[in-house]
Parts: sequence; C-alpha cells; structure tokens
Amino acid sequence: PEQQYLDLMRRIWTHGDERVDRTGVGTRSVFGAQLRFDLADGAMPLLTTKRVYWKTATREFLWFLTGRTNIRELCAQGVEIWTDWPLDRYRRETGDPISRADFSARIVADGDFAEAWGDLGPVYGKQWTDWPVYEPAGDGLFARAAQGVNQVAEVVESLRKNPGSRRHIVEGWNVAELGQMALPPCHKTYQFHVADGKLSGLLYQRSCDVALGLPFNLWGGALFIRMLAQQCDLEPGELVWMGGDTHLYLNHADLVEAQLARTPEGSPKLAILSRPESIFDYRIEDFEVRDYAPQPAISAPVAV
Ligand code: THF
Repeated sequence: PEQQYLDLMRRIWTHGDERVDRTGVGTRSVFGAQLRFDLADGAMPLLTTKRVYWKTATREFLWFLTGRTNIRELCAQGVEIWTDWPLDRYRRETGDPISRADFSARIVADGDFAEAWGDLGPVYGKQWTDWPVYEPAGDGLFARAAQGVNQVAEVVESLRKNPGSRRHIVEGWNVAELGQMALPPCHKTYQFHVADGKLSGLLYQRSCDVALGLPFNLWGGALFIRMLAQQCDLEPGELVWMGGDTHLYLNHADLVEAQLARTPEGSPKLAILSRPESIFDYRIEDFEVRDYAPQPAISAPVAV
C-alpha cells in the first residue's frame, strides 16, 4: 500500500507542472489524485520509508476534536507543527526577530500572549465541533446562537442510527469564515460510508504537501475512521484519499530523492487500548503502534 504513496511522489517529481505558489517557494504539482488503504486487522497508512511522528499527528487530531484553535495546547505537548504561522504573523507585526523556540515557550508560559498571538482563527476544530448557527433576533436581524453544530457528534449519531446514509460528512470549508482563518483548511471534507458492517472514509484535500503534510493527513484520516468505528461498533473498512492540487515543494528535493531510494518494510498496526465514553474522550495513552520499525526520519523545511 505504501508503494502508492511513493508512486505518487515519483509521478509529481518527474511529471508535475512547475509553478510559483502562494508561499513563493515553488512547487511541482498534479491536479487530482487518489490513494486507497485497507484498514482491516489494525493496518494503518503509516509510512515506513521514513519515520512519521504518529504521536504528534495523533495529538494534533485530538486537539481538533477539542474544538480549540490556539496553538498553546499543542506547544505545551511539544507539538510544533502549527507554530510557524503564528510566529510569522508575530514577527511581521511586531518586528521582533524572536526564535521559534522562544516564541513557543512564551505561548506556553503566558496565557495573555497566547491569546493575542497563538490563535489560528476558526480553523478545523472550531468548524468540526461548533459550526456557527444564526437565529432570528427580531427586526430582520440574526444573532449567533450560543451553540453551533457539532458535526463530529452528529456523524457519530447518524452512523449509529442511519448507517446507510450518504450524508455522514464533516466539513471544514466555512466559506463565510475563511478570511478569519490563519490558513483555510487543506483537508477540508471527510465523508463516511457503511457497507457490510464496515466503516470506510473518504478524505478530500484541496491542497496537499505530499512530503510533509500527507503522511500526517493519511494518519489522521485513518485514525478518524478507527475512532468512529470503535464508537459505532463497526469494523474499519477503507481510507480513500483524494487530492486536488497535489504538490511537492522544490526545496524538498533532498527528501524526495532520499525517500524514493528506499523500499517499504513491514506492516505497522494501531491498537486502541480502551473504549472511551465518547469520541471526544480519547487520550494519547489510548493509542499504541505495533510492528513499526521505520527507516530514519528525513527533515525538510515547511513552507509558510
Ligand atoms: N502547510 C504546508 N506547507 N505543509 C503542510 O504539511 C501543512 N499542513 C498543516 C498546515 N499547513 C501546511 C500543518 N501540518 C509538518 C507536519 C505537518 C504540518 C506541518 C509541518 C512537519 O514539519 N513535519 C515534520 C516534522 C514533524 C515534527 O516536528 O514532529 C516531519 O518530518 O514529518 C498539513 O496539514
């Protein structure tokens, strides 16, 4: 299964269209791609041709489910994958050339600072668990309801009560709020599907950083299926991943060459050690990866 990822990487690197992107780094990209992974017997799309920090990816995913959008909770756990965006804004707006490590430490130590500089706006977690609802407030005016739509809770309900539905969707692309987000969602739509007692999921990503982001996004998509399946007494089916602008950054050349020279080894598995009360009650300790002996990590710069 991992070979699909490597084939996609090779195809983009050799045949992708080269262009300058929003970040100014430059990419090679293809438009429209699909990968499929069978999740039976604990199998997960966890790459073995480089070490993927699945605990970091899991902490990020659990943070989405909390509905929070401030990087403070991530930084406090040593997860720095979102730090560069607030850091970039802070440096631009204050002229302070603070290091990333100092910025992250200050976000953790100082709650007021975190509130001022650590929030990403209404990104994934907010839209997933509290998509805004507006109610008539008289005189033709509308007011924001205290509680928005918890799409994740609703999908759990719909999977239990109406598994055959074609509307099991969690959507991040809130058109009206895109302007307030540090970054509009990349993995924007999750759809779930039940057939034959098996829960499959489709993840549609409008824009995909194949070298750095995709290994995390595949893990997240598969984790979502595994958690929902456990909560809804279903067996895990397949993860279907679909990419829109699917690209490699030109400054990831060393990573690409190194990874394409490697061969996948082994089949890592995820065990979920307990069954929490709800999908919102999982903790990092509930997850254990077995049979994972990856080849060494390959570091590369993230485009901001
Ligand atoms: N922007 C870009 N350019 N790429 C992305 O992958 C990306 N994301 C999120 C939002 N914007 C993005 C952020 N997610 C890493 C992994 C995921 C990220 C951002 C960065 C990363 O640097 N991974 C390294 C180090 C991991 C670590 O620090 O533990 C790696 O080797 O995997 C995609 O959703």
